[in-house]
Amino acid sequence: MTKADNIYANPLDKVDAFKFDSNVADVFPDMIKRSVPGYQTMIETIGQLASRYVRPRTHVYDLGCSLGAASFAVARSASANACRVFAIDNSPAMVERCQRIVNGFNLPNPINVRCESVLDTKFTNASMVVMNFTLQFIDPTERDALISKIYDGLNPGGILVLSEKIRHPDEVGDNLLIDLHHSFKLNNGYSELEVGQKRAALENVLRTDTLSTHESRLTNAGFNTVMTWYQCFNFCSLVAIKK
Ligand code: GEK
Repeated sequence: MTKADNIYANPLDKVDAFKFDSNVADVFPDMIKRSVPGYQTMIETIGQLASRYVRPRTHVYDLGCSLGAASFAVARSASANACRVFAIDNSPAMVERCQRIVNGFNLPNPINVRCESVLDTKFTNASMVVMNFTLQFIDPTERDALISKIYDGLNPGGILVLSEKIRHPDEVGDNLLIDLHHSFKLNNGYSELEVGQKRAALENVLRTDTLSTHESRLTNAGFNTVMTWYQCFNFCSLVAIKK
């Protein structure tokens, strides 16, 4: 049973910058399901992609793993004993809970949970890298170098799955996407107050790029095929394939 997210339900005198602390980790499954359109579809599709692209005796990196949903999808969907999944997050609260969940299962492929910044991760022998809503929390000045490092660590034929909240380049279009997402959250039981306080908390913490910025960054890093396989409002997921 996961706890319901009511972190922003009461008025706060001052809204602090959003942090992935133990309060957030405790309600995370409920929070992400009610906040990100298509989250479950993305996790299932990461499993499908793993069954197609993960190669024997390779590594898979799940960057910003939180409680490990994408790592579990990979570990369960790749052929048995094909890979080692590295589930990486720099939030001690997330890592501690993720390790506890991993300990409770006997999986066909092992998951190694590590507390580190993805900026320090060394990528070797990778057939798949997943960044499911994590690049958006990385300092924008570090993003190009991180994507290039991931490209270099992938084996030929390897893939990066990159899911992100995005910004539309024109203001009218962007406001419409924000408004549609706002309604999605209200329909999922959040109040106007919760939506407003969460938005204030995320300002300067979650910094979005446009879809075309993501595409050019991936292409510039060397990826030969870059495609958006999912978009709903201002949430999207791309697959980038190294030849
Ligand atoms: C999922 N992928 O359920 N290094 C490592 N982790 C980081 C860093 C960093 N520099 N910055 C932020 N994080 C998950 C969901 S949540 C998305 C990912 C969201 C971690 C942070 O601690 C958090 O756990 C995760 O990235 C982002 O498929 O909450 O919108």
